Formats: sequence, structure tokens, C-alpha cells
Amino acid sequence: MKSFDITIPVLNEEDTLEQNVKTLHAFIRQHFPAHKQWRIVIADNGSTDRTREIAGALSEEIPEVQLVSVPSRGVGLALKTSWGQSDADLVGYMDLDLATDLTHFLEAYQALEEQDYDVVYGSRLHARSKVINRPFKREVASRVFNWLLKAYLGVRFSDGMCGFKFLKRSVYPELNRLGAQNDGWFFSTELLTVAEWKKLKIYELPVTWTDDTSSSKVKILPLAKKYIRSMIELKKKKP
Ligand SMILES: Nc1nc2c(ncn2[C@@H]2O[C@H](COP(=O)(O)OP(=O)(O)O)[C@@H](O)[C@H]2O)c(=O)[nH]1
Ligand SMILES: [Mg+2]
Repeated sequence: MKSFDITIPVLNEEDTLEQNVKTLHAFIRQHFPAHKQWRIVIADNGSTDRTREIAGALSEEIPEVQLVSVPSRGVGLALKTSWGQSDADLVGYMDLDLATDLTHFLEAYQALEEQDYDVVYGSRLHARSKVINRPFKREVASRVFNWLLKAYLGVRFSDGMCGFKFLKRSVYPELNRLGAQNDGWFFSTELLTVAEWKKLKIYELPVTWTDDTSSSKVKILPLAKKYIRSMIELKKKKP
């Protein structure tokens, strides 16, 4: 078996943290009984509610749960910090709201472990994906952005922003060096873009995704502006 760390980036998630981490933990334990081969890493940066306290308590209660505290905000920064200190064979992340069906983790693991893929990403834009409760404007924004990525950066992947990605830790330092560096949301897209540049073996995983709009922290307009700026920066690094 390959060891793995599942990182959950969190920001002010006191209401759902305990419940959802326990759901994830129970699921993984059911399928991967081997002890000390996997961890759930809660990566918190800058929560101002009780998130850190709850995460600390969870990490004491459950041996496979670990807390990583990062001083400043940003999902990219949280993932870089968590993966940078991991010693697992596989690393990756999913959103705390478990929007991607947990069963997909088994497929992701299999692709990396048995089929020797380097990177697996969840896609909500594949013909076999199933997307539930997604607000119309998020759906449109997602399609426009992924189209832009194709047109401007020339990438082939179908969904750069899905909060569900796993990779071999051995390929991460090189991806980071070549451009997966953003501290914010764009990190997730950079990761796939650079993986394509490097001609890594990438697995597109059509997912069942259930949106939880009430929990979303995304503000589309400011984020769109940031994305476009980041896209321009990333293109300069294209080989
Ligand atoms: N570490 C960290 N996590 C964040 C930050 N912003 C959001 N998150 C987490 O990223 C995940 C996805 O956020 P969410 O608001 O559900 O995004 P959406 O589903 O795309 O609307 C959740 O687990 C959030 O707690 C941040 O600045 N730092
Ligand atoms: Mg969400």
C-alpha cells in the first residue's frame, strides 16, 4: 500500500469541521485499515473563529488527524505548507464540505497506486460528471474560466478549479519549482497546468459534486480578477 496525506484547507469552519472530518475519517478507515499509512491533515490559516481549537481537539482525539497551522491566509499557501512537510507517498486535498463524493477517493488512489498516474483531478465538466445544486452563476463562471485556460494557456484538462486533487509527492517539488506557487485558489489550476507542461501522466476523474452554496467563501468577481492576473503571470513561465 502507498501512504497518503489528505489535506483539508480550512478557514473559519467551526460549524462543520468536526462532523465532516469525522465522516471522512470513518470512510477512509473503512477502506484503508492499515494504521500509520495515512493521515488527514487540517491546514488552517488565519481562522478567527474556533476552527483551530476544534482542529486541535480532533488531532488529540483521533491519531490519524493532524493540524497544520499556517500564519497567513490562502488555500495555495495551506497546501504548499502541508505537502511540503509531508512524508507520504501520495498527497492531495479535498474541500471540507465534501462536495466531491468520497467514493471518488478510492478511484483516485487506484489511479495513482495501480495505474501509475502522477496526478489525478476531479472534473465537474466531463460528460460523466454529475453536478448537483450548483448555482447558475458558478456554473457559468466555471465554464468561462476553463475555456479561457484552454484558449490562453493552451491546456487540455477540463476542470482546473475542482477542490479534489491527488498526486505523487515525488512530482510535487518540480511542479512547485516550475510554477505551482500561487498562495490562493489559483494554485490548484497551476498544478495541473505545470503537470501538462511536464508531460506527466494525468488522470481526469469525472466526479459527482454536490454544491453547498451556503458554505461557500468564494466571491466571484474579485476572484475572477485575481485569476486573470495569475493566468498572465503563469503564461510567462510557459516553456
Ligand atoms: N486554508 C485555507 N482554506 C480556505 C481558505 N479559503 C477557503 N478555504 C477552504 O477551502 C475549501 C473550499 O472552500 P469553499 O468556500 O467551499 O469553496 P467553493 O466550494 O468553491 O465555493 C473549504 O474547505 C474552505 O474552508 C483560506 O484562505 N485558507
Ligand atoms: Mg464548497
